Amino acid sequence: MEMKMSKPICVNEEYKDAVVVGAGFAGMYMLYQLGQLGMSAVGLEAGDGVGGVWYWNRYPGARCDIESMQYSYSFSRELEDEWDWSERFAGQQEILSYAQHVAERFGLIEKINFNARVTKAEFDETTSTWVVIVNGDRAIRAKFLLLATGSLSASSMPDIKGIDTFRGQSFHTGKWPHEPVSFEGKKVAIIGTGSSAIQCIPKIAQEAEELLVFQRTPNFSVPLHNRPLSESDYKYWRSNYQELRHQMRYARGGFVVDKGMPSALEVSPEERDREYTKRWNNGGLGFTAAFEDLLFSKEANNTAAEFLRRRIANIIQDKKIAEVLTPSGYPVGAKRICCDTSYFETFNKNNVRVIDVNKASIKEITERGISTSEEMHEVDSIIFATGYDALTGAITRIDIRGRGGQLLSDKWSAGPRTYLGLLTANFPNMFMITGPGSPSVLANMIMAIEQHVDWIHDCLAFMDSNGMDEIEPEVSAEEDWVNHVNELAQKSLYYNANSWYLGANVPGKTRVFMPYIGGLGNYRSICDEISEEGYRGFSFKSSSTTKVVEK
Ligand code: N01
Repeated sequence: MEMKMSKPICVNEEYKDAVVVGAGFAGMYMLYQLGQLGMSAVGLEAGDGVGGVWYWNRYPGARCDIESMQYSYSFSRELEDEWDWSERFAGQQEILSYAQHVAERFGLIEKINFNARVTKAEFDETTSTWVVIVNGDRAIRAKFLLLATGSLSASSMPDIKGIDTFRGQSFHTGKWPHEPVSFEGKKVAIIGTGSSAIQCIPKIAQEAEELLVFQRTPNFSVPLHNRPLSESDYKYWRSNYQELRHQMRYARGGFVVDKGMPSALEVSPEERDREYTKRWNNGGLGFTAAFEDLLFSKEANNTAAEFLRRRIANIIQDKKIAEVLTPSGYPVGAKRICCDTSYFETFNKNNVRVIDVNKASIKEITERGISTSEEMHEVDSIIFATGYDALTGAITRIDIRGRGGQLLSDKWSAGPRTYLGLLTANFPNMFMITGPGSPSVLANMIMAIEQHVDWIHDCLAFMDSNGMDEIEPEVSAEEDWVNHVNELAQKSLYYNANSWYLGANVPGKTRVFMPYIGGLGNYRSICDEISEEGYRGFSFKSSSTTKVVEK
């Protein structure tokens, strides 16, 4: 279908029907779908290649914890058939190669400008268009602004005195160098023990002379049990793919997992233990699906926590080290559970030491290392595995201004406000892909991305065929959705931990639970109902009421 979009606004500006910010999995699929609509679109990507998080996160051990047959696009049967994943859980390099393959296969590369960071975007009410500024000086005007900026892409550095004075090598896991980094014979410090750290610690410990792990909060982690995919795996997946994809689309987490029992408290301790052991042995995120009440009942959650604590005690030989690494005081899953390959085992090595920063607090980073209240640690390298300004950071770090010049970061100062995580009132035609208020990080991201992009595709087609120039949420619909997202989260245990889901890792960020916990399948049905009911809760403006200046 060829879409009839507005013409260029003035001679000196580039004009496109749509600008897509980010060329990760969301940006690439959005560009593909805009192409299907016959719209002119440009992708703007700060990096010099596609892949998003998989472009930036090149740290040792970086790997997906959703199975590769599930963490892959489902929109093209041919793509599914021609791409062979080598492992059950794919590593960063293989996922990046897949992203590059998709970009080339579907002709997306030529639509993307690389090394193009969007610094500002302002809505021009007189023409119903967005003026997007790239690298501070290039302007592109577009009718639609599509933010495919990623949920975990705005890296967060700790506020530690002297951080810039360190003379050795320093890295953030989310901005890892493209050239190989060797830690051979080096004394290395790593700050943080989240998913990124838990993946790279075992790898770095194999190389470094000494590895010091600075831990603020111990994490629950289950083994990944990665392995090569076999012929029989392929046979199973390929002969059932359509049905399995359907299940993924309607699953709570966007991936197929053995269905859990209703309550951990309704089975005997032996049966519970069997279930946890089965899931522990199977590996990956299926552990938290063992019982449906794990994230809603403290008592039920305690059973899972106790199981995991026993496992840590069994793995780590030194009781004192085990104690430091054992999580307590918050529920399993309230901070995102980690999946590891020999993480706890690594602390049995002589060259690895954990430092509890609650006891030996970090005072300062100096030219030579990290100084705590207990001692000075001279190191060659410091790795900041300190995470992200999640869900909102990549959006609010852009100077985005809607109607009347309103700043998006001002509107969201007390937490993000969106309708369905897709649009926000007063910022017409600005779609967010997996934005705050949608399931996003609580689901298999690729399934969540496809659902959002497909919905946006249908919405743009609807607007075109009805002569609509603008879409934005009604304030009351947005208010109701924000309340609904909060009410659901408050019924869960998610508020019982200081997690990035709540923005608690970023000093000064309002503590509010940002993703939608109702599950991807339910969320999909809600979005479909809303569009079937004529886009309930959205207001549209037609061409007759907006001015477009002809070139
Ligand atoms: O970041 P994090 P991440 N002093 O925020 C600590 C996804 N992901 O990059 O917990 C000392 O989880 C902080 O401590 P605390 C996945 O969704 C997926 O590891 O805030 N420590 C924490 O230990 C994941 O959840 C995969 O007390 C400080 C760590 O730094 C998300 O990305 C792999 C500190 C940050 O952990 C983010 O993971 C990797 C300070 N000042 C990532 N500031 C897979 O698919 C922060 N910390 C497997």
